[in-house]
Amino acid sequence: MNTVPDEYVPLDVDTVGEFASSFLPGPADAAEEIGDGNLNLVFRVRSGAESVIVKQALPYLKIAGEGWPLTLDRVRIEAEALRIQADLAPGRVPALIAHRPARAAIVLEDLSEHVVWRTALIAGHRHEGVAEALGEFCARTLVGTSPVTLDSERRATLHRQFVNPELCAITEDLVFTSPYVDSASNRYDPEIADLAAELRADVPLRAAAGRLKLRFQTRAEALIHGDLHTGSVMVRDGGDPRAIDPEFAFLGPMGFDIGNVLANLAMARTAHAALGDASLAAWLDDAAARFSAAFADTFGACWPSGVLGGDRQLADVLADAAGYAGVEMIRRQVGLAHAADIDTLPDGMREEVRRAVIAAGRVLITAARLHSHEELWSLATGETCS
Ligand code: SR1
Ligand code: MG
Repeated sequence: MNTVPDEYVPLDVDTVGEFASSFLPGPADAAEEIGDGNLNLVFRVRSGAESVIVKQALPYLKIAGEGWPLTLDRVRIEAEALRIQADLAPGRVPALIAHRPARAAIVLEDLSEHVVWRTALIAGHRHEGVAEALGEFCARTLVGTSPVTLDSERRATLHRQFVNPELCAITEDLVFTSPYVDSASNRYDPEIADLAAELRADVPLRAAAGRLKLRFQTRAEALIHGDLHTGSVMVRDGGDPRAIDPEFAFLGPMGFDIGNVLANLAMARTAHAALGDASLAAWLDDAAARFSAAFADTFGACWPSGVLGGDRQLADVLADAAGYAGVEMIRRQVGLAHAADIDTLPDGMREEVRRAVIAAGRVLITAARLHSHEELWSLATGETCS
């Protein structure tokens, strides 16, 4: 249910300064809207040399308009997820300065030196240290919110805290369902209409996507970020990655976050290989391997020593990640929300890349259980790992 508090008014560049001034050293002297995301309003507000970010939810989905109502509770979910992630992985998320439920707004540290990782990758910039730090972040937050770490009381609290049905429904629909049916939300280039129709007619593929959806809905393994693509990571020189925008967080399968990161790195890799940048493609191969290795190492280090089954759980996460990577790669070609890495490719190159990414996604979704990062990455990129 979408309850809108009496005090709630959407902010704009004229009103956000007053709202933000108590979090700044003095009166706000400049405000700009900087959000280009699908869901929320995002502003940078300055007072002299200091600045903060204000993120406010609208009672509807920003890209769709008022015809698609959406709960304001997503701001609470984001605030509470940021607190937990900051505790488990210090320095890996933006600092939460304040949460104002009545305004459906949060105030965040301004990562003004940072850029969105996807944007940096598209520009061909290599940020060292990011992939491994992100792998560590995933392991710390996933193991740290899983039943092997939390007692049943704390787990029950977490379950109640992260009931997130409307945002889960978006993922269930846009990631697992719509790309495989004739949905009004799908968007694809006319050149691949034949392939989009093929996806809809591929019964084994649809069944496998359905099984992944059921696992997403039922496997409450840990507090997952829920939307961890390269557009949800900010980076700067020296690395220092920060995972942002955890409004899709809920108790779900660990492999979903891992699959999303790898899928988005694989799409970046395929795009750069098509553009002829073999060196950057090789760097992305290495970055993906470093991400997975850091995840596995940290996962092992965080898993409580007295609890058996850590190796088996890690293997299950990798196997799940393959399928989740596959659905992410397909939905970014034929679904509502695309990946700029591929959308920005020149005409004449884009179609071939989309076909390659969709082919890889299909293989990942229907593959027999995978056992290594190398296997997953070869299928995701269509390349044999050296
Ligand atoms: C309707 S929202 C579309 C997408 O944007 C978010 O970042 C999620 O990836 C969601 O699927
Ligand atoms: Mg997002």
